[in-house]
Amino acid sequence: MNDITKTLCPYCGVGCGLEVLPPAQRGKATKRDDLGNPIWQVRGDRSHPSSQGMVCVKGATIAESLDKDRLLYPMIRESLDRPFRRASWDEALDLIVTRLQAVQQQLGPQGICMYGSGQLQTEDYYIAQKLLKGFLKTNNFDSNSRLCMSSAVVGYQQSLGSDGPPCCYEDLEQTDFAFLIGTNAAECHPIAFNRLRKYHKRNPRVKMVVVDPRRTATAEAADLHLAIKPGTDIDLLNGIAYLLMQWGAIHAPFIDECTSHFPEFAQLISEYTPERVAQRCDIPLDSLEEVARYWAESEKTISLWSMGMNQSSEGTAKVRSLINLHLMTGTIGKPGCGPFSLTGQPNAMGGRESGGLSSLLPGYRSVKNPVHRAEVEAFWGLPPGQISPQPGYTAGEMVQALETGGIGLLWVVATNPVVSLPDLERAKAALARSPFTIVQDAYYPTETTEFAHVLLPAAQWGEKTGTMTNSERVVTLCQAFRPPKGEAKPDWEIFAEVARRLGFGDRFTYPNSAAVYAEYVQITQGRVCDLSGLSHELLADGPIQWPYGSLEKHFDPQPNREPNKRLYTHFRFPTPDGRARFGAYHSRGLAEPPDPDYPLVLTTGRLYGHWHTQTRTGRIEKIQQMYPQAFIEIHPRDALKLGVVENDWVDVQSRRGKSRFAVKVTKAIAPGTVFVPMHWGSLWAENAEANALTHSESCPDSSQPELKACAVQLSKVKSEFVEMGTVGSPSLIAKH
Ligand SMILES: Nc1nc2c(c(=O)[nH]1)N[C@H]1C(S)=C(S)[C@@H](COP(=O)(O)OP(=O)(O)OC[C@H]3O[C@@H](n4cnc5c(=O)[nH]c(N)nc54)[C@H](O)[C@@H]3O)O[C@H]1N2
Ligand SMILES: Nc1nc2c(c(=O)[nH]1)N[C@H]1C(S)=C(S)[C@@H](COP(=O)(O)OP(=O)(O)OC[C@H]3O[C@@H](n4cnc5c(=O)[nH]c(N)nc54)[C@H](O)[C@@H]3O)O[C@H]1N2
Ligand code: SF4
Ligand SMILES: [Mo]
Repeated sequence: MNDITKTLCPYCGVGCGLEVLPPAQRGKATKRDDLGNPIWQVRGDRSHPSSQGMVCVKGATIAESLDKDRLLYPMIRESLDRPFRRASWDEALDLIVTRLQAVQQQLGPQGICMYGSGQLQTEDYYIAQKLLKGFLKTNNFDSNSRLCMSSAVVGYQQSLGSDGPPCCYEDLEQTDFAFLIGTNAAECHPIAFNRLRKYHKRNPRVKMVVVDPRRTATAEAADLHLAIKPGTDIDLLNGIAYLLMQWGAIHAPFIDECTSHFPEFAQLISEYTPERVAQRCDIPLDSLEEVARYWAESEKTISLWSMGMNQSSEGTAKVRSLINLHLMTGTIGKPGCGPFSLTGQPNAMGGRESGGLSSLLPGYRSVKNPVHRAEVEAFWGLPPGQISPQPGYTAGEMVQALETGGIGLLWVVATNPVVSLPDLERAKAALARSPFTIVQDAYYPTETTEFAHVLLPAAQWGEKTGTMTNSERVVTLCQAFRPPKGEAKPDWEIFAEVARRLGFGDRFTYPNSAAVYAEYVQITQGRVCDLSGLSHELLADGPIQWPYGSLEKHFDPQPNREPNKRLYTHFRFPTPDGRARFGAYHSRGLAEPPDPDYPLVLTTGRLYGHWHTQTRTGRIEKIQQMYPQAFIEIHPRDALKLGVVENDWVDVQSRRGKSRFAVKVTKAIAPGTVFVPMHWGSLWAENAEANALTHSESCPDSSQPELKACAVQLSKVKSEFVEMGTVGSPSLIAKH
């Protein structure tokens, strides 16, 4: 029976394999959503090496969201105060082409800007890079990975010489010690975490430590939870390094032969005495010594991290400080070892590989590097010098450029910035000033469609065939199993059609996405992320991990074979001298520390069931029921001070904005810190936006904003206001 389609879960970067079956199965009643649409059946793919048949609630329910509130055809309006009218593809694309040409004339190439997403497939990403960076001569392509993985990217680049997570999931089942910092993997990377949790349970000698200001589900599973004060990660990491030095628990031959800049680092950490560190991080001295002992005594150490590290005004320094510990102990490039960033989105990895940030070019290349530019120009058949040497706007610079009139055309693809950008009131005001905004999404409405002049309907998961790369560098072919809804088209086809209408026809004519991929993989040849041996045809037989070059001989027909499981197994790094680099950083702490006016630190993050801005999970009944409303976590001590109890409402005020949440009193959060989920935009609750409160201060190296911490004050909402119905209500479905 061949009505099973193999594909990948389109949510998180764990990248679980899925099998999809048609809604109607012989002998069984067809399941339907509440609008009567038949629901495709989804189950885990046991043959997928990353997930081995497992799925979490999001993957299991994905098909229930496919037919609700879809954007079905292009829509246009002259200004934001007018209603949209339906348009043909021809009319919408001609309008875009006319505007692109006008903006090029008036503002030059830098007046054009695209803001994309780690949820695009690699083929989409590649065509967008080719169009913007190659043919439209602007590097203004940034993606929501700026808010997500950019600190990891830059940390890897600076410390190891290239982006690219060096580990694989099997390492989670071969390690002696798992050090999890700034990651709530139990909720956000559940299937990868399950593999670790099971192995940890079976092997009592294996240790697991979680560093997080909250006692998350992840922390519950650990041997030791360090509830550090937000923003003190570098103190902790340097404090561990101090003890390792003191105890002589370092791998001297590795440091001598495979690294550089150790003396500067050794000098810097000499200030991080245990007493000082324990006090700065607000953790017991014993706990600091315990975690340092695990680092000292474990032969195989793996560290996992995500947004608690990256989303920080010192995100790159945090990442590099963590990598330092692996370099000190020689725990990299070996089974069960290494610094392992858990990627957020399903294809943020593919985005990085194909050049999807404003400083990158395809194949882990940099726009600043003249050799890289020349290679890509030659590959795309462009005249030498056509690719700009200037990095384009980052997400934050895009907001600034909108404010100053520097952008004449903004194209938003597969992201919902009117929920996800920091300092939302400022971001909204900037978007409202955009002379011409295209929003290309699968759903309508989203919070961002309110700011669009043109809406383009995108084919989404299951409606287009393309590839995605997960956190462990495994590439999976995501096969279409149903036609696009309405008039929707795959993102890459839309970009290619615009390119053809601009007159770049011969360079943007592809019969299908397999042909796009066949071109793309060639440009990765010889790079760290060498995918040049891959094709849709090969991937149709099963997922394959990179590096997988066309020049190497792939004797073993089995995917996921040993040689490409880990990077740097020969302990040579892609730096000019082949050595990994220590990076010495002092802790600078939070960009906006609490003070008497704003005495609490607000941190923001995710819940197990919801995906980001709810465009899909908000439309799934089971998930809605798991989280009836947005809430704020407060420690009992702070609740007492504020005079609030469970289910009271509080106004949360920062220097930039105000939101309102139901109170959840819990010891899972440290006193002085409060937590709100990021999932409720203005369509899903009246006034529960996390990002109304956050600020846009960013890491100087990665430009990743500090979404994890800002200073706030709380005040109890008097009950008469609540009764008047001014509180948030989770009711988009009711509205539409
Ligand atoms: N269910 C679900 N899963 C998802 C997603 C989703 O929307 N929903 N999104 C995906 C994406 S794109 C991403 S990026 C990942 C994110 O995955 P995670 O990074 O695991 O998720 P977050 O909840 O954003 O943040 C993780 C933790 O950082 C902690 N933290 C805050 N400040 C600090 C600090 O200063 N130091 C340390 N050490 N920790 C701190 C928070 O308390 C929080 O528990 O999840 C992916 N998976
Ligand atoms: N306060 C706070 N803010 C945060 C974070 C945080 O931790 N705290 N995390 C940040 C991080 S790590 C991330 S990754 C971002 C995520 O933030 P966003 O990217 O804004 O969130 P999503 O809801 O995933 O938006 C994806 C959009 O793409 C659409 N879509 C889905 N499939 C397709 C497709 O195939 N094509 C097209 N064209 N559209 C499609 C969906 O309908 C949806 O509107 O949020 C960031 N913002
Ligand atoms: S763990 Fe991530 S990839 Fe796997 S099913 Fe859940 S959301 Fe999808
Ligand atoms: Mo993310």
